[in-house]
Order: sequence, then structure tokens, then C-alpha cells
Amino acid sequence: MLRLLVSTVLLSVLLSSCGEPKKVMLPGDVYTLTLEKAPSSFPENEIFTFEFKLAGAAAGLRIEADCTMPGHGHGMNTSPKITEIQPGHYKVEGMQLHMPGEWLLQLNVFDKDKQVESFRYKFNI
Ligand SMILES: [Cu+2]
Repeated sequence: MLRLLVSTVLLSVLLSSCGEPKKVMLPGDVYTLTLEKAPSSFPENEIFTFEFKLAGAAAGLRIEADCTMPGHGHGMNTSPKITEIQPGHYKVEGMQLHMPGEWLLQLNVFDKDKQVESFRYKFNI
């Protein structure tokens, strides 16, 4: 009965006016994820935090976040910590992209123990 919905990520980048940071929207099968900053602006080799929102999400979902370099076969050297700031609004701390190149951001959403969505986004730093 475990149903895994892997979303094909259709990217739309919303350009805000007046030099505000780019937002990235990733439409999934259940939720639409909005990143407050485009991942291409994530820093190289610095520990950083980012936030994202899942439109319509109830409280208490569990999120797993990871970044890997598919071309190199490795991930990060840190383990990020995810906090629910309010329902559908999450903070990811302890990210570190330790080298330049192509990274894959993966955000998995669990409702209790069931994975209900997986977002993937490739970007370069
Ligand atoms: Cu690498």
C-alpha cells in the first residue's frame, strides 16, 4: 500500500521586481513547493540555511532534505536539520555544498511514515 509519488519537476522561475531574490516553484502531484531563493544562489563551501513552503500542507509532515553531486557520486559532508516553522513552512539548516559543479537537491515529504512526494531540482554553483 506504500504509494510513492515521484514528481517530474517542471521548473518555473519567478522573477521578482526590484532585485528581490528569485523564487523557484516546483509543482508536484500533491503539493507545490516554493523555494524562497533559487538554489543556484546557494553559497559554495559555506554552511547555510534556506526555507521553503508547501502550499496547502497540514501540520506535522516530515521532510527529508539532501543534496548530492550525481556526476561525482557523493553527497554533502553535513546532515541538514529540518524544522517546521509553521504548517507548510520549513527551515533547512546545516547545508554545505563543498565544491563547485552540478548538485541535485532532493526534498522528500512524508505523512506519518508514508512518502507522499519527492521533489528534485538540479542546479549549478
Ligand atoms: Cu563533487
